[in-house]
Amino acid sequence: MLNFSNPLIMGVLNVTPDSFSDGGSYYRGQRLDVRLAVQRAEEMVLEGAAVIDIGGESTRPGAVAVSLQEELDRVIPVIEAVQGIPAVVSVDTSTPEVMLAAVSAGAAMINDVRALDRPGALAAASSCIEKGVYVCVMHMQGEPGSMQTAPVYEDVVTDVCKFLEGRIEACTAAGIPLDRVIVDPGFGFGKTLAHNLQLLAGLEAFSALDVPVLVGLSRKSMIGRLLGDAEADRVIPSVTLAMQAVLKGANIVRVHDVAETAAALAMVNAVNQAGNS
Ligand code: PT1
Repeated sequence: MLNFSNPLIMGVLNVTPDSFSDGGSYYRGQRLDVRLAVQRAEEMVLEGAAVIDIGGESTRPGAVAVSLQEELDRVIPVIEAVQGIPAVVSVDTSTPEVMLAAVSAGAAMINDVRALDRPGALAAASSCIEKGVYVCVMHMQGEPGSMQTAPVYEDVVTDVCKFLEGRIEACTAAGIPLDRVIVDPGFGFGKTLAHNLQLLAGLEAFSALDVPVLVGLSRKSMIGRLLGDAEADRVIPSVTLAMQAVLKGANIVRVHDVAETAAALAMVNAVNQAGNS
């Protein structure tokens, strides 16, 4: 279903009233406007997104948990309404009930920032394998509410790699085929600025896991830190970090700014193809 011969773009569609960057975009007052969300999904596909990642729980630093019903009410109507768009629909969730409902509604990827660690999540994901779903397992140290307090690693690249290796094993042991598993080092999830930079500098190491690598760097606070300006525009820095990740082997980049990322990626792809011929 996904062709990994070239890097792919995953477009972010946050259907939360409060996400860090695009929260509330599809709300009219307190109510989610499904049509606005679908419009943005269609626009991202035209701009070059191969995957649309639909999330109803904010996981930015300091975010608070959401109830099951609230998460279902946010993501399921949108997943139903985007059926038929020429992209893989991904659900960004850690909740087993949401995974099952989302896949029934047509989602073809489960993107879990908690790496299927919640009770029942591995079993839920594994029960979706007949439908050929992809599963992305991400590394996080701690929980969004407190993860940035004092993250520690012996060596961040080695530690995160070992964690993901263990989650790949957990997936295959639960019956999820290896060719459906994707890993993500989890930029910004329980990592200092130095940790995030070390992870990106050492990203090639993750290719040894022999499954596709997904990264999400788009508009994250590490950019504001590096610019010494929380208010600075993050689009060009985001695209730059995404291209550095691609040059170090990332197979999917999770981004807000799809058109800008696609333009940059076209340049990188053209040069890579000339080098391969
Ligand atoms: C990600 C990701 C995600 N990021 C995957 N899913 C978020 N697979 C949500 C900050 O430091 O990287 N990979 N789902 C958003 N989370 C964050 C984390 C947003 C940190 C902002 C920050 O600003």
